[in-house]
This record gives sequence, C-alpha cells and structure tokens, in this order.
Amino acid sequence: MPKPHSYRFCFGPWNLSEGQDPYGPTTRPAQSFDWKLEQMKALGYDAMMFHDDDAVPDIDGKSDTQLRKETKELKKKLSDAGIAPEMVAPRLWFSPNTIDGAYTSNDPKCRQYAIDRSLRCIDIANYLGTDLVVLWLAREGTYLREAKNGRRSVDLLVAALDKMLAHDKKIRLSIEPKPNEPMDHAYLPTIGHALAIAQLTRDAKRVGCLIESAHAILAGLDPADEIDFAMAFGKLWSLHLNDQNGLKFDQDKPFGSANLRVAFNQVRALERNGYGKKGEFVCFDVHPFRPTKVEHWLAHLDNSRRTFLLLLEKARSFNERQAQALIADRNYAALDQMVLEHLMGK
Ligand code: GLO
Ligand code: MG
Repeated sequence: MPKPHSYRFCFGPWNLSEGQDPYGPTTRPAQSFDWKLEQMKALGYDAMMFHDDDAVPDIDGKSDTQLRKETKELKKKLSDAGIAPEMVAPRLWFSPNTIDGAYTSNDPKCRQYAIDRSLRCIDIANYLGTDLVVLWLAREGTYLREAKNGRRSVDLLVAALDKMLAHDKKIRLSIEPKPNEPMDHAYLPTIGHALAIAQLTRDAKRVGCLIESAHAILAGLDPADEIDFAMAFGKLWSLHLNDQNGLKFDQDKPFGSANLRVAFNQVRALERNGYGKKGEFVCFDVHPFRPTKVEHWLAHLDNSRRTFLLLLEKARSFNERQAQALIADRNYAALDQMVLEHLMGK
C-alpha cells in the first residue's frame, strides 16, 4: 500500500491578531512581523500567506524600486527561517479608494487604483517566489442592490481578472468567495460563482479558487461539498480551514471548534481528492478569541492543526467497507451512528 501523503501547514500574520472587533479595541499588544515569524517557526508551520501590505507595509506610498527591495529582503528572511511564501493577496478593502468596492466601484479612478494595486501585488508574488495570488473580493458587492448594476459588475470583474492574467503569463488567481460581510450581498458568494466567472476570462485555466470553511457555512453550504466540487475541476489551489457557528458574523473559530463532524467530512474530502499532492498548503484562517491572554496567543493555531491531524487519523481509520455495506443496505441510520461512534472513539 502506498504511504499516505502528509500535509503542509500555513497561516498569515493577521492570524496572530490583537482582539479588536467592531465594538471594542485590541486586547493584546501589537507585535512585530519578526516576532510572528519566530512564532511560526516555533509552532513548526511550513508556510506563510501574505497580504501585499503585510509584505510591503504602507505599499501605496512606495516606489516600485522600494517594493522590489523590501520584498527581496523579506524573501531572504523567509528562506533563512525555512518558511515558504504561500500566496500574496491584494488588500483591496482598507484604502479610501476602495470604500465603494474595488474592481466594481462606481468611480473609474477607484477602479483603476484597484487594478494598479493588484498588478503590484502580482509583482510582489514574483519577487517572493510564489505564483499564487488570492483574491478575497471583500467589497465587490453592494450595501443596497440598486447602488450598482449587477451585470456591469460581472463585466468589470472579468476585465480586472483579464488585466491580471495579461500582466504575468504564469500567475494563478485563486478567488476566495464569501457571501456577505462586509457587504450585504457579495457578487461571488460561492465556489460555483468563482469557477463560473473563471470561464469568462482570457485564460480560464489560471483562475481557480480558495475555499474557506466559514464562508461556505455562511452561504448555507457544506464545506466538504465545496471541496469536492472545486477539486473535480482541479481548481482548489488553497484552503482556509476554520469554523463557524451558524449564520452569525464571520467567526474564524479554530478548525472543528463548532462542528467536529463537518470538519471530519472536510478532511475526508481533502483525502479522497489528494489535496496537497501538487504542493498545496493547508492554511488556517483562524483568530484567537478576544479574551485570549498574551501567553495563550498561539493556541488557536496549534489546536487547529492538532484537530486536523487527529481528524486525519479518523478519516484514515474509518471503516470504509463497513460503511459501504451499510450504504448498499440503505441503512443510513446505522451509518449515521457509525460515524458518531467513530468520532467519539468507540
Ligand atoms: C475574510 C477573509 C480574509 C482573507 C484574507 C486573504 O473573511 O477570510 O481573512 O482570507 O484577507 O485574502
Ligand atoms: Mg480567508
């Protein structure tokens, strides 16, 4: 029997967050990038994901020469630490130019800003040595539907993707869908939408997706089904595992924290599709709970990976033959109980 493959793990600097929410300030002191890199090493993670301005702080005020210089320094720092750069994502939701959206803003100057910034993000990815750019389309949607023309927004999104694909012949774009927050409704709420819009671009095979568990749950979907769907197209190029307790604000809970069975099924889906065999990383887009003390700051990352690895054992030791026999007998009550008892260690 071939040895089962092992997974490689990743998180972003924003996952060591300070506890702020819309109702209150930080609860832990801000730390430097170098401190975060140290923690990543100490935890034994393999890769870091970046926003463009995690890589080059205050990016908008910096020249292209400066951008290249700072990114090269970062690349050296990462290679000295033995940490790979997983992806870079343009942070298109902070600037005064993206108040009303980025690629779909009603203001042509703001749309141009979004495109220029995305092309610079691609340059950063190149200097860092990753061919993956992630697009979380945070403000591509509306607060009220009459404010934008939905059909025009689709055309604008395709035009923006086309400019990025043309800027660099090797770059791959992974769309990270999310149905709401900060918007009322987003234009690309699910993996189906992401993969469908890919088909309208000039090079569909370089436009794929990233699944975040919480975002699928917010769309009322099972993240395991989203994984199977994306992987049937060969287009799951990154992954943000976490958890979400129903239709609330985006919680970014530790993986498996709200629903162990849903987490188990995600791990099973990754296993049956061979996720990671082409070098893809398992990233945890998780945040510490706001009350977390400084001395417990890393626990959500350690715990998420621990849960993943324990569920991997559960996925690999699941009695498939017994399950198949129950399926053949249409005995879903027994199958249901079998899953529960397997998860409870019986
Ligand atoms: C927010 C998203 C966000 C992205 C990150 C990378 O809901 O999950 O954390 O993953 O900005 O683009
Ligand atoms: Mg995410």
